Amino acid sequence: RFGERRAKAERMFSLMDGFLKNDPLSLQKDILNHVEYTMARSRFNFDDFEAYQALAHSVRDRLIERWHDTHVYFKRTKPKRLYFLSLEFLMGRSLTNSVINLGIQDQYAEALNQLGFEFEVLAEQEGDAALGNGGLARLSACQMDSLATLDYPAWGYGLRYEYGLFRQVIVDGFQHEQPDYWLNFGNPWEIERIHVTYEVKFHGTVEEVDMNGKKQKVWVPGEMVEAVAYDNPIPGYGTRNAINLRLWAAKPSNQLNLEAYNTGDYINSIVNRQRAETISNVLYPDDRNHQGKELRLKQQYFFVSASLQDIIRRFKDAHNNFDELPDKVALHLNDTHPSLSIAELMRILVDEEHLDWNKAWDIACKVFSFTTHTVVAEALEKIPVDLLESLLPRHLQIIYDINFKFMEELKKKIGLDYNRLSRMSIVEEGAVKSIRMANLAIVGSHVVNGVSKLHFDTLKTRTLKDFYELWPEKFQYKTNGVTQRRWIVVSNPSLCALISKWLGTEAWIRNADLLTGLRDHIDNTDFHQEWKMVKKVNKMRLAEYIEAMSGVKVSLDAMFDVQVKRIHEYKRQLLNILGIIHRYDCLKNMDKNDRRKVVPRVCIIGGKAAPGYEIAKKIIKLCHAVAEKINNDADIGDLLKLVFIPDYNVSVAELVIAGADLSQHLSTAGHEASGTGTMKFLMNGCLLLATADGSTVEIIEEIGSDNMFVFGAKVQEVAQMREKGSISKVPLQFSRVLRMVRDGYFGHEDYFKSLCDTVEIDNDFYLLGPDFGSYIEAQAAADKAFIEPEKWIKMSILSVAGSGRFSSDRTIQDYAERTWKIDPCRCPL
Ligand code: Z57
Repeated sequence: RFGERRAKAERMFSLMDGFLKNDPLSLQKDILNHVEYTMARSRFNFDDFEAYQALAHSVRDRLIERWHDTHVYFKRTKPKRLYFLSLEFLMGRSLTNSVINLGIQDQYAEALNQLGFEFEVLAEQEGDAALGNGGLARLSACQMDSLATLDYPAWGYGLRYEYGLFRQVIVDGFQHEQPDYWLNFGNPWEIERIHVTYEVKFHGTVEEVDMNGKKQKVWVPGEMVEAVAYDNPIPGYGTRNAINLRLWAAKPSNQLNLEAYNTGDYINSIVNRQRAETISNVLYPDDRNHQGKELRLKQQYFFVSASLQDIIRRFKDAHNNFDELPDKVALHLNDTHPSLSIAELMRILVDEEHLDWNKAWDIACKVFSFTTHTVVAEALEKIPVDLLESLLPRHLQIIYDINFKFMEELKKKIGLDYNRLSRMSIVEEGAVKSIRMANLAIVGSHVVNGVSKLHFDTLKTRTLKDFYELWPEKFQYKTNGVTQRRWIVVSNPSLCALISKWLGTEAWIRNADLLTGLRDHIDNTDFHQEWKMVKKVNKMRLAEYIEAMSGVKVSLDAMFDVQVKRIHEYKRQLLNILGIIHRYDCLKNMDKNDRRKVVPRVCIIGGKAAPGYEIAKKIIKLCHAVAEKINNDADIGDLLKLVFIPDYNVSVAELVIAGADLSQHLSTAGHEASGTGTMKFLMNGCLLLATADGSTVEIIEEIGSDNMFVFGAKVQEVAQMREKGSISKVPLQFSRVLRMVRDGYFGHEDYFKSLCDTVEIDNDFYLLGPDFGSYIEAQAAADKAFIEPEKWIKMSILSVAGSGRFSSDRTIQDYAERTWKIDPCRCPL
């Protein structure tokens, strides 16, 4: 029989053409084949969208080749693997990124030209994969790109939401949310794995049975759903490796429902089955706001259970002793959202694999690591015990057992300090008894990570102080990073070409530290000239987009000043808008001569507000109200424009960031864990106007405060200012512009009242008033620098030159070496 199988394999191999060919002619044939056989369109009659889809399928074929080879290679060499667990991934578009990472962009461009299409035009046909909210989710996507590029044997796991983050539609200046049914026209980037399925259980009871004289807990579930795998290949750049992002979709289970059919209510039982699919239906659109909803908990456990079953199955295929688990598997918890994994792994090891509790716990702690993205303790995730008890009764018991043992151990170390014990307990006894997911994640992991140096200091001295003092060796930080492949090579091709030209190499695309080499040309005027042209090209693209979106014509001579990110009070978009009102007010009161010296500005704001976040929604409306006033004031003309870019997402970011001169990052010091927008702008030669918060502190270290515009209270000052009050620090101009809003200068005064109240003296938690003076000064400094183009260009070059440290490659390598203990595993050519 072995001989037979071998003969069969040989015959199949001889039938294969070898690898797909990438010369333009072969690519054309492949694209046309997909038009005809995949899209079932006539090759003589197809539109841009169909052309995009056929193109995408031909790229997909090439991804699959590498992805197969990579997995065969991993399987054969058995390295320790990393599993990156995250409930959110903001992948954006895949086409351009894929062909660039595969190294066949030029060939595709030529192939399409010969067919009468333009690559860039077809790329615009693709919709974003928006399976996440903001920074945390885009970070996961950047990190997947780095894991693939650096050849790490890693898998990502996530949920395949059918509705991604809502689309933001602006009507009359108000945000409306529309469903993002992104799978409408099929998704060529995923591979449906109908045979990779697992049963996920919910509800039911826990029974105790006798197993060979030992008492054993058995969970008898009341509901089952099936998890189906959808695989998304992630190609590395400059390597053959392509790793996998496996997303789970919920389907009705075929088990357990036999009963229903026997009752005769056939139609209702079918309808009920369909309810299973709701689990992976929709992404929760709240950034940093956990509400203890049953469906959300169900999503979390559905994700955790399917992923762990898959991981344990793969481990058992290759190894037969759980002692080896920590040497072969690293499980990373991206925030607390997947931290039920700790209880689930314990359940599997103890209840199903019959390991002794202590042995299982030892294994679990070695396997898990955890990153927290949160700064303030109040924002940490909690799950009401009632909810957990009904949905996952066995897991609640396990969490209680973990906590009991932890509390016993803690008492031995710190004595009967009940205040501290209760602060550190995984179980919170309060009005609503709940589980503190961060405490569970910390207790069950061997490494706890922060996302910037400043964040780490806050964790150690405030948020997680008790835990840090107990286990200082567990705590680390790895400053976030972003991938230069997406944020320069894909989104800013002109800058990419310019950098490669002046560095004389493309090696920086895999090694961003080489960007420092740009400093060698800092005084070269030819270089400056080309640098200026690149920014101009990108500003033209952005200006066209702005006009198409909002009808506002903007001048390319103006400074493009951008703030794009989720709308949050702590990010202080309101400070920006009040600053714009101040600028407008100054212009109105200026005589004609002075106006001639003013630097014209195009202020651009974009971002989504969580649907239930009223104040954030009012900020969006205020932005529109102010824009309407300013943009229609002929007296002001091109000196000041304000545009709100609707539906900010990854692909809009690619356009906006490349075209920005100045970007704003205004969080009150001590509130942004890291911030990654800064890094994207930095890489695109856009100057930063920012507070010394999150990772900005490290950017200042790297490029120097004289190459950016830093303002505002420092983190040490913030606590004091809140305590002592800081009325004396609030400038008159602040009260003046706030009055303008209150008095209805922009209309809607009743609607804006509660928004104005949030920044009134004594109520101004985020310190807009006290920071206003310093903010206006920083803005003036930016204006001053802008009228000296030479100076501005140098600052811009030095920004890019100093951005190498903020590549996610550096972050990932650090995680691999210090946390996950994994080595590269490079698939041979
Ligand atoms: C999220 O996007 C972030 C933190 C959270 O706790 C949640 Br929930 C969502 C962000 C931080 O606010 C940023 O400062 C940080 O750069 C980003 O996560 C990535 O670490």
